[in-house]
Amino acid sequence: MPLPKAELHLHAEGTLEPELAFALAARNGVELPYTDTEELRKAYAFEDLQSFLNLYYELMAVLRTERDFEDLANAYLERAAAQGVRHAEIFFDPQAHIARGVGMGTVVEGLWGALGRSEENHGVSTRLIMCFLRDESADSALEALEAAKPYLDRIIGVGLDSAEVGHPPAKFREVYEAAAALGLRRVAHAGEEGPPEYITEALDVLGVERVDHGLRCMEDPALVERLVRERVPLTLCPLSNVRLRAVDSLADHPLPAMLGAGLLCTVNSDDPAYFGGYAGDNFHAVRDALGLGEEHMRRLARNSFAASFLEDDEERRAR
Ligand code: ES4
Ligand code: ZN
Repeated sequence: MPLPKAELHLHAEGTLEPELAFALAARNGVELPYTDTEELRKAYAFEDLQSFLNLYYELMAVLRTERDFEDLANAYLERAAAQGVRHAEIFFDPQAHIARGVGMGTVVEGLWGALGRSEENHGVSTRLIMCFLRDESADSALEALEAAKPYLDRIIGVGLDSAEVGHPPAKFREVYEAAAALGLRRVAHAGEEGPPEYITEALDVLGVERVDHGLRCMEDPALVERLVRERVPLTLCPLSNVRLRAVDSLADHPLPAMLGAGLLCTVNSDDPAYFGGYAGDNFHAVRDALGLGEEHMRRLARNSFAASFLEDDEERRAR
């Protein structure tokens, strides 16, 4: 039996496996610039975040209908459940779809087709978090939030993702204030490729309750101390960090030092179809590469529920 865990950093679009990408391309009459899944997989040698994002946005072209998003989410939930995931807080990127003529309703209703039945079908509770693309304008983020208003009963919070460097959190102050006024929870990617100052800014300017990645906090001891003191959860993604070269190798990952410092670390898969593994694979990879024992693995699993947006009674049931 895999360790029961919650997954808190997972991009729905990043669960698109090559086989499903080709199946959806055929169903929708979309031409992909790859002959087959083998050739596509060869494109998965990334140099940094941007080189990954280029492919990630390119393959989204196959996602067109509600049914596509439902199939995508069901495929993820099935794989996640098999690896012990009992609860998943799932990001999606509405602006990337709206820009291609695929509306907010298609995306949310489609994902909901799977998420709304996930507890009965997969034994996985779910939440949806809409992310703003930080390399798009602040006005575009405000428009996305406006487009989400009819669907807020299905969206628990907002996040911030895409190309980090050069797009500091403060650019999105206004849209995060508006999201808070709507009662939405707030998270943001910070300190993946960007500097520790972006983590501080996400906390102070955007009011985030959880930091996605947060890896580079380790360069600033005062920031580490603050994150420990305020019990700010970090959603780490070890296999992602290796593939996007945020760390040289898994053996060099700062997770043990971060746990040692008392940080509330969680382990997640980010974009599992692209980075070589789902949540359980990430747990196994850090255990094997970093020599983490049973005690540490149980702590990571416990942290994942503690850092989730589940209510206390829901959390006890999921654990
Ligand atoms: C992402 Cl790994 C990562 N970082 C930032 N934005 C993203 N969107 C999807 N995956
Ligand atoms: Zn991410």
